[in-house]
Amino acid sequence: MTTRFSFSLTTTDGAARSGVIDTPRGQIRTPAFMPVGTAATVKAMLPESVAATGADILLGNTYHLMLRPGAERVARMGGLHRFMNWDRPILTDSGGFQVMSLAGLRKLTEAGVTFSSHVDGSKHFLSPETSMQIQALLGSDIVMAFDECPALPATDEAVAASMRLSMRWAQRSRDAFGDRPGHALFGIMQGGVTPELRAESAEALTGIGFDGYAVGGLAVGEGQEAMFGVLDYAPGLLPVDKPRYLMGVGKPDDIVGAVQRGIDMMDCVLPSRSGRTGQAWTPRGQVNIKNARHQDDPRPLDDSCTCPCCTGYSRAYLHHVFRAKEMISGMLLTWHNLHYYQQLMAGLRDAIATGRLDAFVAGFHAQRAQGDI
Ligand code: PRF
Ligand code: ZN
Repeated sequence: MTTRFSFSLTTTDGAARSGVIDTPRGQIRTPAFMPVGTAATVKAMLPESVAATGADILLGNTYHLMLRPGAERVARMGGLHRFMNWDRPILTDSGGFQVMSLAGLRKLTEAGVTFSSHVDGSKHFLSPETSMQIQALLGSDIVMAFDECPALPATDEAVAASMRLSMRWAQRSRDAFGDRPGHALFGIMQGGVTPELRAESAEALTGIGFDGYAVGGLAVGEGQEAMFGVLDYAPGLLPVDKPRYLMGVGKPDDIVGAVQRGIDMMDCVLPSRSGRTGQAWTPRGQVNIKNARHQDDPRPLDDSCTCPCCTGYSRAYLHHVFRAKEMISGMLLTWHNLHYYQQLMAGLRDAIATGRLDAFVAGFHAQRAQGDI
């Protein structure tokens, strides 16, 4: 067991990479998918069930936890790992992105952002310094720099000004984080879909120096083609020997395309959120369990899946419990979706390690083209 944070690349296949991040709380096999545990829980899942799906690391949120139950309270309870009973690594997002999408009244200045809570309307302030302090109180293993993700559509000038603010905040995040052996600080690249701005951002971040680098500001409505357009060059602007994290992505085909382009880590609410709304993901694409065509179907969601949902329950049952609004519906579909996502990551890692990524990706798309039957 290491006492330090480190990343080692094992294999590359084209631009794709497989490797391992070592942390004092255990290893993260990359490419990694991080389930989202916003409010100190991956909704509808026990932590040991999340681990059983194959997740090495979870994502938590500064914004939500500072508002409820409060970072100091989590710290008094022994930190976020102890509080939520998850002893593997946790990455926390820094809060700025969630302020912009969730908070009420907001005021952004050079110093930081003042906002009112979506929970009770109370007033709060987040800055690089307060975000670093909160993430330290939570005991996060991978801390994210405090950034601003501009809402789209935005002019080039607005995207440039926002990116430069995020780069000044990145330096302040680095200064406030200090030296915390065993904990990592990741910088976040911004710059929209403009190559010159992405390059400027990458240069600023690498000049400061981080333990890993995120590609932020994507999957905000630009579409997959534009996102892949940025991912065709953006990972290559970052140091080869540090992990690269694409924030808030995505659907299974987004994940495959991002890994092909050199991304090592991703997170998304999709598998957990869509599980609670009756959407399942399988190798043959998306299945809507609400659909009446499932009501007499004795087959599992996916007959090749080894998860508890697919080994124990029929589509007819899943359809019934969803319609009856039974809690087990969200539990079973979330488990299946997280299992499917982790199986996909394991398949990608194995394909990269054995130099068969192109064939794996071709098989992935061929299976989806068949559709759910
Ligand atoms: N910045 C931060 N968190 C994020 C994003 C970002 O740009 C995104 C963009 N997809 C998701 N989460 N801090
Ligand atoms: Zn399953």
